[in-house]
Amino acid sequence: MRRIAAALLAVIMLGLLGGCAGKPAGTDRHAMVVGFSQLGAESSWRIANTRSVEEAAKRYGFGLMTENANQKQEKQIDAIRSFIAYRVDVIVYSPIVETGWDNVLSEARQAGIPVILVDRMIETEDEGLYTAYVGADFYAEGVRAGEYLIRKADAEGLKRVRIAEISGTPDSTPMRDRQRGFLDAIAGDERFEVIDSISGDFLRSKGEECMAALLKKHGSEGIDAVYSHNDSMTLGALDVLEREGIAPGRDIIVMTVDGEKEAVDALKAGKINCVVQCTPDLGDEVMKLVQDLKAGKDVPRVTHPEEGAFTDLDDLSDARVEGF
Ligand code: GYE
Repeated sequence: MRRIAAALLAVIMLGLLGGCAGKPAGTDRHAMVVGFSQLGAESSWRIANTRSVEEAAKRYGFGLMTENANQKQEKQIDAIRSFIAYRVDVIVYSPIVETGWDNVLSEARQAGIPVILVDRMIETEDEGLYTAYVGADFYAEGVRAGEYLIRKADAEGLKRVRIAEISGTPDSTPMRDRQRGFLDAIAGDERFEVIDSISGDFLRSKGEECMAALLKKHGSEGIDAVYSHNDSMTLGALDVLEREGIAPGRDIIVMTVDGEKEAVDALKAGKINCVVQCTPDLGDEVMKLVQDLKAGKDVPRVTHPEEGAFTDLDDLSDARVEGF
């Protein structure tokens, strides 16, 4: 809130001094003002995503008011309300969880401010509460992890694979859909059994705690594979495995999602077996939509970036195998 207050003050001052009220410094008087509510800074992915949105806004010449909610839905709701009060042209936000947005989004609609969801989705009966969604197909990401595991089991002739899942923030889209996609992909194949699933909230420190708890409960002999919903948690889990003298990638199959550099390096070093890609570079696509909305054009309801997976069954010497 303090940053919003400061931004507002700056805008008022600018108006008083220059006679062009209503736009943040550095943008021309006709430029769009976008209010961006980021959900937190829980992972390298998130930090790269914030940068992507900020840099794209600059490239497009839009004023951007960024608020970071530090993982709290109430703070995101407050930020959206302040964007409405400020009468920004477009609200862009990454909903931390799927439910609980109807009231504040109705307020945005009443104020005539379009809302673009970036990265994560919401669950609502009223589809008119947002204009567009730009983000990954998380279900497809989960399927990719499951399909990899099937290939791996085939390649190594594995008869039984006991899987421990370290999941992301409960009620968030990537958590829900990465789980669903993965389960659907391995469903009906009797080699696979998910023996446990615990939430690490997409945080490295919690990934570490989860891995320690899983080892305590099942022992290293009781876990054949770990499926972790993001790289930050995976990297925390790797620390624990190595500390315990277990070789990740060899003693236990490790599958992760995102594709940050540290994870891709761990894949190349044989400590991770599969990195499902999820790009944080969504800023340009979002700002393109903002521009099209400004021009009165129709915008696509859903935009998914193209993504794939890097695995130990593929050629990792390819120069395109790199992280962010
Ligand atoms: O995978 C994770 C981040 O919503 C896609 O959130 C995003 C996820 C990403 O914290 O690292």
